[in-house]
Amino acid sequence: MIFKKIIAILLVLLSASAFAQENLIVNTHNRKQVSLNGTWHYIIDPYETGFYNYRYTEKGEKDPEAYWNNPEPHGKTDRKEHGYSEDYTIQVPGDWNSQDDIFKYYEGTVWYQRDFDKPKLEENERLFLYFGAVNYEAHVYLNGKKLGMHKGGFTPFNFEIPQEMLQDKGNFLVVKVDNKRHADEVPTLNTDWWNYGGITRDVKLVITPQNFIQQYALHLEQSQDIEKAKKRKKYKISGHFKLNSASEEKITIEIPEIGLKEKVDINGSEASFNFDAKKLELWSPKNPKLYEVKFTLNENTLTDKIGFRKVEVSGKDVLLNGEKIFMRGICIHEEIAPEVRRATNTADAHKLLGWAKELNANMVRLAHYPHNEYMTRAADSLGILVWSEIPVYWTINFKSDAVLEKAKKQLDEMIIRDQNKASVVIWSVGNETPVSEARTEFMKNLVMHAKEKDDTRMISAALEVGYNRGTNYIDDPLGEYTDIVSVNEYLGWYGDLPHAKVKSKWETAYNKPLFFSETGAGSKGGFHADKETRWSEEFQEWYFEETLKMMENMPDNYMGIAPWILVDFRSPKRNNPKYQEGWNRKGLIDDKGNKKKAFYTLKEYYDKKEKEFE
Ligand code: GCB
Repeated sequence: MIFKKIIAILLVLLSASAFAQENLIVNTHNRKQVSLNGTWHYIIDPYETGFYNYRYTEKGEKDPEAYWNNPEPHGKTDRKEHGYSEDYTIQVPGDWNSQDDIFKYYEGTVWYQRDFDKPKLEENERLFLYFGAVNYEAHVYLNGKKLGMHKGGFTPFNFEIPQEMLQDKGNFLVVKVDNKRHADEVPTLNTDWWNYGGITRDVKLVITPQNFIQQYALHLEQSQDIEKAKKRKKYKISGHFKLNSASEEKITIEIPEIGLKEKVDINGSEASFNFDAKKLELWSPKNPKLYEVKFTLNENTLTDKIGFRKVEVSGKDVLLNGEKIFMRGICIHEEIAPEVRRATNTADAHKLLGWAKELNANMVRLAHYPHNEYMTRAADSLGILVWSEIPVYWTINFKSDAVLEKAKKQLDEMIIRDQNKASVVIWSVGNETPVSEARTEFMKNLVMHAKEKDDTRMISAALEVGYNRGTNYIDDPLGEYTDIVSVNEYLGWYGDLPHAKVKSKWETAYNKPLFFSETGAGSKGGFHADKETRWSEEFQEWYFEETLKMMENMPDNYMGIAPWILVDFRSPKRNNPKYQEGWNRKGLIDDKGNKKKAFYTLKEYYDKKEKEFE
């Protein structure tokens, strides 16, 4: 048994994708690059004919019928049973479901193909192929050779392109994208959201110097007493670098606006640092101050915009820069409802966060997976606190070590990509996972892993709770390990009617801040009736009124709420033919972009809460 377990772990570790996060290049936004977004060709391949031969084993690299190859037919006698054509094109980034009716409910393999010319490279420059995300499994081939594979639908990855693989013109790039759901993946088979498939985020060639800063973290030193630091106007900054390879040089860190310039020694290919900074303005929702930061290695400079803040749990409170905060949150799926597609760009991010701002929210829960980087960049600049989560959702196979490794890999990729975003204050390791010994061990493992990787944020998860009219006692054993106790609450929607809430009391077994990571009720935008009629806007409004009354009786560790959800979203689980039609209707904004009545109920509460905490 143990032997079998060890083999299973080794297999996972040895797979090409297991180490992907080690090589992940961060802040591609500010690096030399060539976009490969745009029009690609596709082949739909539900039987994976391009990948497996007729005995169902993986095709050989040179097999002319493998879809990563595309030999020209020699003449009219030649038989060729695949090909890429101008008649079959698809846009990248984007999900496939929204691009053509034939994709609407499709789950399976689609081959993506495009050509690109070799970009102009200076001497010693290197080339990497970077994907913002592909849902779920990607096999990447260039000029008939496999570059690598990656699993995980919401996190970035990259592969180096060796120069000898490149030709000057017409490099043939193919990606096999497969979004089939599987029991032993993360997420698993069952989710309450649409399984949008495709190359859903940006694709680019990233051009780097020979040796370069691959990953870094730069933040306020978590252990400093922030009140003292504020008084003295002297802050400790710390962090680390990971270079692509070992170097004897130093790295220079500059923050020109405050005249800071520090040199950091490198140890092998890593460096850690710690220094003082004066005159810093701290980042907060009220003052989302970002500083331009420059990192220079071997005369190559990489810039970023970074905010400095300290978030911490102090007893029952959450402190931001030493001050108690209340999180006026809202949950968001990465979806643009009116167009029924995944959100993919800055405009989309600003549209969603703009609505959150109109609600007077200061926080968003990006459910239930890491959203694209435009979202966290926008949150940084708009001053919106972020809860970012991995899709460890509901009934993951908690008994499997291989699944735990997959979850950890996604956690790493999420943290590495966004660890310099001041807005991100919570890493969530999962949502509503059913209590069992195996589950708590699995989830504890993720919490500890996140803490080890990043001590500058709170770690949480939406815990389990049974709701009833009496006292809801939150004692999910996972709460012992998370920094804050977060629960999803639907009393009055699932079971009972909203008025039942008023009498309902809440207590936590843990002396930690209490956060409501969801609460909500469905309504069809534009459908009006008396408040007791389900699916009416009035019912949803009533639900919010009662919920917010209940919140007033919360114990004093109540520190925030993020109702479910900003906008209606697609879900194949929602099949009421009159009111849902494949949509989860708990949005405060409907699928056409119209605000429902409950939007204003919540806004009023947030206006009040804002004043209370001023
Ligand atoms: C939940 C889940 C969320 C669902 C929501 C609902 O508790 O976390 O993913 O969409 O409830 O609408 O039931």
